[in-house]
Amino acid sequence: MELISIDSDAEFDYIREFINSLTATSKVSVWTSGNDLGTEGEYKWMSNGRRVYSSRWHNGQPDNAGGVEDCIHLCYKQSGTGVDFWYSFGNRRRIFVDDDSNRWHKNQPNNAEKVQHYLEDVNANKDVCVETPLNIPVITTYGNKTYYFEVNNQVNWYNAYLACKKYNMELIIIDSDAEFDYIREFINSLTATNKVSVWTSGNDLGTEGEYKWMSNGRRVYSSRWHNGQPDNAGGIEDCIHLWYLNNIYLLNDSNCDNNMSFICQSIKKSCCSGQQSC
Ligand SMILES: [Ca+2]
Ligand SMILES: [Ca+2]
Ligand SMILES: [Ca+2]
Ligand SMILES: [Ca+2]
Repeated sequence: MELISIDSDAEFDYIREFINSLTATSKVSVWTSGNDLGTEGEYKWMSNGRRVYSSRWHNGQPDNAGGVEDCIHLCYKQSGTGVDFWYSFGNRRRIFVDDDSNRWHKNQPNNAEKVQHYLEDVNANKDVCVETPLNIPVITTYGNKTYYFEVNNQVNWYNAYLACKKYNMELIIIDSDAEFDYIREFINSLTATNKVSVWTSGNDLGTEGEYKWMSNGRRVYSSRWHNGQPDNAGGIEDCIHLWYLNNIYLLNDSNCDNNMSFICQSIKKSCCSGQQSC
């Protein structure tokens, strides 16, 4: 499944009633997949890469309070009348990070930009059954996977994850050492003159030291780490990348805010063999 994205105010209201019915005596906070981890002030649903459009924010939210709030939750507060209790969106911190709380205001898109963003989102999220994503060159395949390697643009880990989602793909999972070796040769052939670092979906953002593939929730099992890695250097390394060091690409944990190339994967679905819809 996916951490929730809420596509409309109508869906929000439905979810709110549902939560209210389940929390009659204890109003808990509820995470959504919305966040601005990739770019401060640009809220997107992590589960599909689309922008967050909603009129259901609490007054004054999102405010990036203390410069450390990046993740959107449903938050229960007393309304202005003093009798209505209701859930609405707030945003709250994930972890303590250096941040600039003023950037939210600077990054507010104008109306023309909002329309452009909306059209981009619609075009990137057409619900069609395809074996390869829209407008993405097929670079290579291994087993039932197709890979797209973004070698020219370097972005932080969160934006890499979102970019793959937006193309109906997933930031890469490497399921075996054999697949790792295939991917390594693939990267070597494309980076003959420029050995870029490459994000995977592996991370220990959830629990320090427990590495999992973000794209499927499974644990990372690999013998392809650089010596001494992962080391959580400086206490701030949570995202796994392919790192070229000592003439070889192997895995390392690094700061998720670093900008790197990335690989998206799609998995061929057997129901997609014809033109029929899935
Ligand atoms: Ca924020
Ligand atoms: Ca807030
Ligand atoms: Ca870590
Ligand atoms: Ca490291």
